[in-house]
Amino acid sequence: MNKSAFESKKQSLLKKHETLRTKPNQILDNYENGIYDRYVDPVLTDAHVPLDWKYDFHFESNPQLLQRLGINVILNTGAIEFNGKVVLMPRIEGWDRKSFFGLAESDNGVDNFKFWDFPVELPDKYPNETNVYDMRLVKHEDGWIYGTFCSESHDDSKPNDLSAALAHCGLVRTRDLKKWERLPNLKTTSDQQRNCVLHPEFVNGKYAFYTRPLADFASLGGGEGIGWGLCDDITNPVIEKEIFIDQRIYHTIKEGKNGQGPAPIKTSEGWLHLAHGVRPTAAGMRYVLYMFMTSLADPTKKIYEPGGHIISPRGEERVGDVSNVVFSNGWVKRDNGQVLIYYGASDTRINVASSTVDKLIDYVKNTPPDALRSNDCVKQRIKLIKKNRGL
Ligand code: M1P
Repeated sequence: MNKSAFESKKQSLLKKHETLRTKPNQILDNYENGIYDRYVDPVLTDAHVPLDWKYDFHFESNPQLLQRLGINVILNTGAIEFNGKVVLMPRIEGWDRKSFFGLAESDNGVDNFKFWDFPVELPDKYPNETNVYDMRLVKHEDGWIYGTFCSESHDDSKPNDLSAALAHCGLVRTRDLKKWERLPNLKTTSDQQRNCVLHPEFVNGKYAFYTRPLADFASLGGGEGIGWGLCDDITNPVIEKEIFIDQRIYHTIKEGKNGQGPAPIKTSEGWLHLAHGVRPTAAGMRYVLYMFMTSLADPTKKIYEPGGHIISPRGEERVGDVSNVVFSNGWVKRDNGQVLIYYGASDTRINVASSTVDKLIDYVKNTPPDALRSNDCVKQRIKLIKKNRGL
């Protein structure tokens, strides 16, 4: 390629990227459940990542215009409303399998996301930390924005097993999403902690965390469910006692394992929770999203628990690096009551669903709980049909 061909190829790549980035997103019209809308396009894919994060755009050092640092996938995103914009903090995975975080903002939260100039450089506190992912952003009543994420390292107690890993809860805080202070990793009684989330308010004057202790890094069935624990000092975060607030149940969508999604949303009726449930299938693990509500007076007490999933992978969402997965660690409640739910689809792209606080309260309060047995489930359905037919 000569210099002029290089320049015109570069301009064409940039133009295509901008066309993709600014493409309006539409509500999917062949999907209807009354609870939320799905959208036609993912909000972020590997192709949305700025081109100067991938290419060396200098003719002298890259005359064939090759990508130097490719992006494999972009998935599970933290989300927050900041200065009137929706800001996402996704997990971005390079061709080298390592994940890192970036920030992208949009006015409406469904399209036109624009990445901030550089990926996030977290303070490097743990030399063995090999991978970081699944950021949960929460504006705490103490005035800071906190981020909890998975800090993963090799389990050196098993030197011959290169897949043996330890997951801990990393903790950062910021006031402007630009300058990040790294706090010590959360200490609990479990060696494996993923899906830890900070509750937005103090409880009994303490910081409260949702946790997910697990016996093994990636196994099914080795933990009880979504945990909860209090911590006195966020700058030296230790949880001495965990209780379980939402446990696994046989033959449900959370039979294998489950985990808290983003921080819960406070509503007039209670804390609205989004979580993921995993069950084993012949094709591997299936991840879906479900909701429940806890009491404002006692956030450890579940008050509503609709049966089944609210979002499952559909269409092209079903296929990706880890197929049959939807995973959420970010949602945003807007001033007009809209709730934007961001979910990673099959560990490959980020989609959005849009609902409202009122609809989600109605959903959690009035969807029947899982009846747990086929016989009782069919009774639930017959009751509904009879009501509809005036019988
Ligand atoms: O691959 C599916 C998900 O697996 C993990 O989730 P969990 O801790 O519940 O098993 C995470 O690695 C997550 O990022 C990933 O989407």
